[in-house]
Amino acid sequence: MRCDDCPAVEAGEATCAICGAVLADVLCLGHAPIANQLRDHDTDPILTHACHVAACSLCTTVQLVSRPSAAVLFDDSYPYRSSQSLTMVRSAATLARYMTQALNLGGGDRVFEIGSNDGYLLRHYLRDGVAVHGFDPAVGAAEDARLVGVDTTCVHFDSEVGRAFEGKARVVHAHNVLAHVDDPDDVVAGIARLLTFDGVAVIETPWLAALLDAGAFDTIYHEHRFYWSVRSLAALLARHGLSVMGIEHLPDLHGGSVRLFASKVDGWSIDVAHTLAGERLAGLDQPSAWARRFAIIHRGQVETLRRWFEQVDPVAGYGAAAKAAVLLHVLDVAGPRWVVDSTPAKQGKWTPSGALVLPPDALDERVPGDCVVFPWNFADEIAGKAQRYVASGGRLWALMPNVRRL
Ligand code: JHZ
Repeated sequence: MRCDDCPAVEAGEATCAICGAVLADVLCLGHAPIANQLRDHDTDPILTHACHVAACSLCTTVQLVSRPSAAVLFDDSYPYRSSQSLTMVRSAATLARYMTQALNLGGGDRVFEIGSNDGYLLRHYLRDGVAVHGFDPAVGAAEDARLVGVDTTCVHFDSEVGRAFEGKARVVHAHNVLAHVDDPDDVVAGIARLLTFDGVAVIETPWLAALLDAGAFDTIYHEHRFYWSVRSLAALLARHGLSVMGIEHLPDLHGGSVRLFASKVDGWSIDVAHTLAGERLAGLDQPSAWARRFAIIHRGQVETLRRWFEQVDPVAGYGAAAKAAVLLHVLDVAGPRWVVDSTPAKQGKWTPSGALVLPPDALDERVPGDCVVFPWNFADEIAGKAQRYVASGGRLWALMPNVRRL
């Protein structure tokens, strides 16, 4: 595949958004659709932009060479709602309880979240009487958050916003944020400003090592500007006086995420050192080595999946996920004509691949056939919800990291 960014990468003229050094080529996914821009009518135009992955030859940060601005991607009509995935909500509830107990949070404390979406995380703190405040640029998601009692400012968070709440946060959550923003340094500077001296930042993000292991090219799209290793993430935090004091691996979230706990107080646990050693062993600090390996895995997966679509020709999809748009674009196959999704903001709209989004009940009302579960990261949860469909003869498939019948 080729895109508008290919010539600059090939000429060594594309530079790192973090440190300005030259970018090394990783993978071109062509001109991909803006994955979460669902259309009101099938005939409305599909917006596309170059989607080219590269790695910095100096700081090793993996990134897209260019993308539409965050303001375009996360606009008023942004339909993604975290609460639609029980796995996410359960993980958030457990974490909120853990943080409340570990830091002995109470009435006088405040917890902030950047990219708080519909309040799926912060609402769990309210039960323990801890005050919360969210920041999210998507108007619809912020409105949903306020409905569950989560005070939310509708804004793209940056260091200036952080200044307005300086030293107020015992905890700052930034989950699936540092992959999404245009200027991660400015956001982390804002997080450092928010934190009290003894406050803790909880950073969650998909882990580059897991993406490479799974060959999950369908998680590469414009919303994800950066693809973090623990090494590049720790370096980013350190630039703003935050050191990593703990790490958790979350294999069930988004195909494999890491959760870092960071604070202004120096501290470096053995678990963090262990993960960094593992990343080095996997060659993550040498982009040229893993980029070649990843390109080979990617080619193999594309061929296998294309054959699967030709043979099975699924009638339906489950989950109007952003990753579905990328998958079908890269495979260059039409995909099913309809998909079910529990998100009200997505229902009745048309995906970039031209599928109509219907509520999940539609699956039981139609003739059973083959249905592809696009968010393979939630395959078990969705298989649990689609039991009637399977019992009536429907076949449910997940395609990543390997094709399997659920
Ligand atoms: P899901 C999003 O990616 C977008 P997507 C974003 N860029 C990001 O970083 C991650 O997630 C965090 C539906 N569903 O989350 C809901 C059901 O209908 O894998 C969603 O539309 N029933 C912010 O969009 C979609 O599937 C269910 O039971 O690729 C899931 O999309 C479940 C579990 C989900 O990611």
